[in-house]
Amino acid sequence: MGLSDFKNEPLSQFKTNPEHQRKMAEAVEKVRGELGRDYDIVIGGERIHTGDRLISYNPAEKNQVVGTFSKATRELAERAIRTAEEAFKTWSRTPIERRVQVLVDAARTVRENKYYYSAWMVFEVGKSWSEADADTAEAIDFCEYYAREMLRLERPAPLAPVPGEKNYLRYIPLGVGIVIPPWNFPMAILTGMTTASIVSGNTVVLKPSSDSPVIAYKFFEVLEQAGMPPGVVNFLPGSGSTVGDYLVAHPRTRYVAFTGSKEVGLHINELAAKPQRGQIWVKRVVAEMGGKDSIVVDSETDLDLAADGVTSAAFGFQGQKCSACSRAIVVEKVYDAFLDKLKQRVETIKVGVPADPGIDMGPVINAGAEKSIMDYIETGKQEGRVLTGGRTTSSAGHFIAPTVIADVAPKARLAQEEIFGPVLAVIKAKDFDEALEIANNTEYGLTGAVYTKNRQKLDKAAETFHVGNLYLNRKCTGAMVGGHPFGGFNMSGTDSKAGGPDYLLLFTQAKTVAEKIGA
Ligand code: TAP
Repeated sequence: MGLSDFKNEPLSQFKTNPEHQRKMAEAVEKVRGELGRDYDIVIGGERIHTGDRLISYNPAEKNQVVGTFSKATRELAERAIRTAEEAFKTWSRTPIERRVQVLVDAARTVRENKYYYSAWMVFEVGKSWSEADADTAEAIDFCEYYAREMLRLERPAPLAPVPGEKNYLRYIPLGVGIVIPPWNFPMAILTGMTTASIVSGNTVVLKPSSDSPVIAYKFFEVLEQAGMPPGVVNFLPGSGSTVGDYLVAHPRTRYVAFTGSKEVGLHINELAAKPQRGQIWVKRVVAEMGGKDSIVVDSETDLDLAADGVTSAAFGFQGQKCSACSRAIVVEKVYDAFLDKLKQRVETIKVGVPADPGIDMGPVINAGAEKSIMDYIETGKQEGRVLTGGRTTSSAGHFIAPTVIADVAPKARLAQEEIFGPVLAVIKAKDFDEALEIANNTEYGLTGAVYTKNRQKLDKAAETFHVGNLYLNRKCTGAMVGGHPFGGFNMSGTDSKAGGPDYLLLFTQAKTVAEKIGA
């Protein structure tokens, strides 16, 4: 099976291309007309309705129901695992070309309807048009990239010859995987973990985030349309703490692919490590977790470029990205000048309802997030100086003004804990070396960036800034599938790299076969 070389899906240009803008506006209206529908659990292709409801609300209009869902019970979780286990018997032996075709067809469906999927994210998680568009493009990229990766893995490098033997190695699937995505890249991350699982020959129980079940269901439908057999992915919305724990602890669960917070990731890792009665393997956990990402601004740099990068990385999607810049570490010599430029930019950010194309920032995801972020802002008022923002902007949804807290100490809570909202701490460093030391002073290690024109400083940063994704003279968000394999160190996860050449190895195991010639 031949596929062309991988290329990233181009992003839409809503500000400059009227055609893109028109298509997105139409999709927003179409989705508005589909809000409030009811969705089922799907196990083995069968739609199952339960009495208990999970309701997904629009964070920009608190009372607007985006969709309602049947909530899974433990009995249904059990059934989903057994169904996935049954489907594994045939799917694991299905020719790789056929599995790859499902991903390629899924990518085509999403590409042909990309504005539709993006519009769902506008309503369900409050993404601006361009943030939603990038999420959809990344989902397409994951399908196309992992399809090609599986074809590559099918032809591993030859082994060293052993005289008198014919020997080879191949990558075989693991078994039933539990896929647990977050809400913040509700399309891309869910698509990435799910498609990596199934193209490798595994079967899946997909437990979507309770904040973004509709977009999860929409992608599940895409897989069905692409010819995925029943039971290969089972769609199981429900609460993380009840149904999630049950799935993770189950003895027939072979692996867990999780993306979310450090707290939940560590909990899953611990639960999965404990063997259950009847369990015959060590479960694998792929956990991508939180971040406390820094941008270092040196004195020898273009401050306008740095201020643009920090603003965009701190406040894109309301700072709710694991890669978001939540600390700007600025060298003393340019500290005040940088703050002036930063303030100017942040104060032009338009906060509003994301269905409106003119806004830059929408709401934060839910009431719990709003409270937690506002609590951090209160802490920030004690730990630093509010340069701008520091308040909610409307009670119709969960809107918080982009907030910059200056003069924060390197070990303050605001400088150490993941806030996951539109709050940036600015820290002063006496020189570049101290700035790098501060950059490495958290328990996380996900993304980071450095702005300097000095070659030696760039080289030093490349060597010593301990993050999974380091960017030099550009912002620390916006990783591209294939070009920037993504994932972090330390408490940011299990050091995996989504969208990179090592990723599918996490979903497979290598088997060696050696046969005596002429026996
Ligand atoms: P979490 O609250 O951790 O939730 C993530 C997922 O885990 C949800 O589907 C959630 O389900 C589920 N869950 C909760 N408790 C569970 C349990 N006991 N057992 C099994 N599953 C459980 O994170 P979030 O708020 O969705 O996402 C934000 C976090 O994700 C941030 O920390 C961010 O940094 C991180 N993140 C990291 C990355 C990478 S690549 N490192 C990328 C994106 C996001 P419910 O919704 O039903 O609770």
